[in-house]
Amino acid sequence: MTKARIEGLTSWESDWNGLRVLVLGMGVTGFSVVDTLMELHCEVVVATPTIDETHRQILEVLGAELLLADLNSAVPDRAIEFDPELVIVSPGFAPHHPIVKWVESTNAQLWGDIELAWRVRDKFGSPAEWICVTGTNGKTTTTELAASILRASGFKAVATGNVGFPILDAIRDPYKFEVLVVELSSFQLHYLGEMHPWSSVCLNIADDHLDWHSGVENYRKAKGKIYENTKVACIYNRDDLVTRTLVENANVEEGCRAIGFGLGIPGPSDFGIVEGIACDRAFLEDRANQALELFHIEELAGTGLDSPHLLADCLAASALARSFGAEIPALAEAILSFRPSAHRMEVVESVDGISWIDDSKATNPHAASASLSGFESVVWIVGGLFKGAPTADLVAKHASRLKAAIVIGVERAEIIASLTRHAPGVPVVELEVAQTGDVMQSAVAAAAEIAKPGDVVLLAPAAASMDQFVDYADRGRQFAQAVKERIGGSGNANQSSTGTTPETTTKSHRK
Ligand code: UMA
Repeated sequence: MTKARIEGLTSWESDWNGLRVLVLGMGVTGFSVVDTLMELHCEVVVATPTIDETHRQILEVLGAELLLADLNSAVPDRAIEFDPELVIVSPGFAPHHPIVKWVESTNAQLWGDIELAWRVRDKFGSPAEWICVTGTNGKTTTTELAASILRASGFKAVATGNVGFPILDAIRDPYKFEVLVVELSSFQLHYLGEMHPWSSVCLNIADDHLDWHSGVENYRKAKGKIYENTKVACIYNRDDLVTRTLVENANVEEGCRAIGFGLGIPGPSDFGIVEGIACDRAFLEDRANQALELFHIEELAGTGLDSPHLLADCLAASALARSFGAEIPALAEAILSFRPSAHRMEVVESVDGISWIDDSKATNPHAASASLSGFESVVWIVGGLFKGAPTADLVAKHASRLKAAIVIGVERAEIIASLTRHAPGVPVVELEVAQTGDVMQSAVAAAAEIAKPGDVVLLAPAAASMDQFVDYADRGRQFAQAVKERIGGSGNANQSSTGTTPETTTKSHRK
C-alpha cells in the first residue's frame, strides 16, 4: 500500500498530505527538502547529528520535528517509532551507512533530493526542461557556462544542484525557470530513480569517491545514470571513451543523438577545434560537409578558460546549450565574458616571478593532474582525504615538473609512498598533522623557502579537505589569506621565515 501510494506521487498536485517522511541530514540539501515537504503538508522528522541555530529555529517555525542523534551507531528509537513511509537522504550519506542500511530493511522508500525534485517539478504548471551535467571534474564550470550561454540567448536558465543551489529551491522559485542546468554528483545519481533530461553529459571519469561507492564499478554505474531517458542529446568526451560506452549502454528516448566533444578535429555530430577555432559540427543541416564557427581559441586568453581541460568544458557547455537552441553570437559572448568561480586555478599573487595559484577545487588526482599539466616547475601543496583514490600515476606522470612537494592532510601514507617511489629526487616537506588551524600559514611559509623566480606554488591537493578545513572553499581561502599575509608588506614571496611565521613544525626530508 505504502509503495503504491509513493509510486503515485508524481506531481506537486499529488496527495502528499500527512505522508510520514524521515529526512536524513540537515545541510544545504536537507533544508531544501524539509522546506518543500512542509509546503506539501507532509509529516516530517529530521534526523541529523548536527544543526546550526538558524536551521533549528526555522524547523521549529515550519513545524518539522528535529531528532538530534549520532546516526553512526544505533538507529534512534524515535526513527523506528515514527515508521516513515518515505526517507529522503542527503547526498553525503554513503549506501553502506548504518541508517541507510536500516531504511533498506524497512518498507520505506528511499529517495535523494533529485528524485523528489523530478516528481514535483510541475509546481508552476509546465515544468522546466533539465540539462544534466556530471563527470569527475569540470562539472561546476560546465554547468555555470551552459547556464550563462542559455541566459545570453534569452532563456530563463539557472545553474543548480551540486553547484550549491539546491534543485528543490530552483523548482519552487517564483521566477519560473524554463531550463535548469543541473550539476549532479555521483552521490545524487546513486539515489536517483528516474528522470528524463533534455540533454546530458558525463565530462570524464577517473577514480574518485571510491570509498563512498565501495569501488569503481559502482561509481561508473552511478555516473552512467545521467544518460538514461535523455530526449535530445547525450554528449560524451571523445578523449575519454568510458563516457562513450556509458552513452552506448543507456536507454534513451527515440531520436536522441550521441554528440562528441574534444580538442581534436570534430567529426560529423561533434564539437571540436579546427585551426584554432572552436566548431559545432552537430547542430546544422549539412554536418557532413560543414561546421559552424563558435569562437577563436586565442580569444580565451585572459578569461581563465585558456587551459586544455577548461577549453574542453567550454566545448561541452556549448554542445549542451546548442542542443537547447542557444544562438552562436550569444554563446561566444557568454564564454568570452565568463570567469571561473573561486578556487579554480585562481592566481592569488604573482610577485617576483613566482605565481601562487589556488586550485583547491582539485579534490581528486584527476583534477590535480589537469592542474599540474599547465606548469613547468611547481612547488606542489598536496594532501587531505584521498577517498580511496590511488596517487601513484599522478606522481609518476608529473614528477619531472615537481620542484618540491609540501604534504598537508591527515591521510598521508598514500601520497608519501607515491612520492618516494615515483619522484625520488623531489624534496618533500611533511607538515605535522596537528597543525589544523595554521596549516596553510605553515605550508605557505615552507613554499616561500623553496620557490624561486619562474616557479609556481600550486595548491592542487588531489584530495578532499574535510580533515583539516570546513570544505575546499575554506581551504582555498586560508591559502589565499596566508599568501597575502606573507607577501603583503615585503612584496617578496621568496623571503625567509620571520617572526610572524608560525612555529615551523615541519619534517623535511629529501627522498
Ligand atoms: N551527514 C551525516 N552523515 C553522513 C553524511 C552527512 O550525518 O555520512 C549529515 C551531516 O550532518 C551533514 C549533513 O548530513 O551536515 C549534510 O549532508 P551532505 O554532506 O549530504 O551535504 P549538503 O550540505 O546537503 O550538500 C550537498 C552536497 N554535498 C555532498 O554531496 C557531500 C554539496 O556538494 C551540494 O552543493 C549540496 O548538497 C547541494 O546540492 C558539495 C560536494 O562536495 C559541493 N559535493 C561532492 C563533489 O562535488 O565531489 C559530491
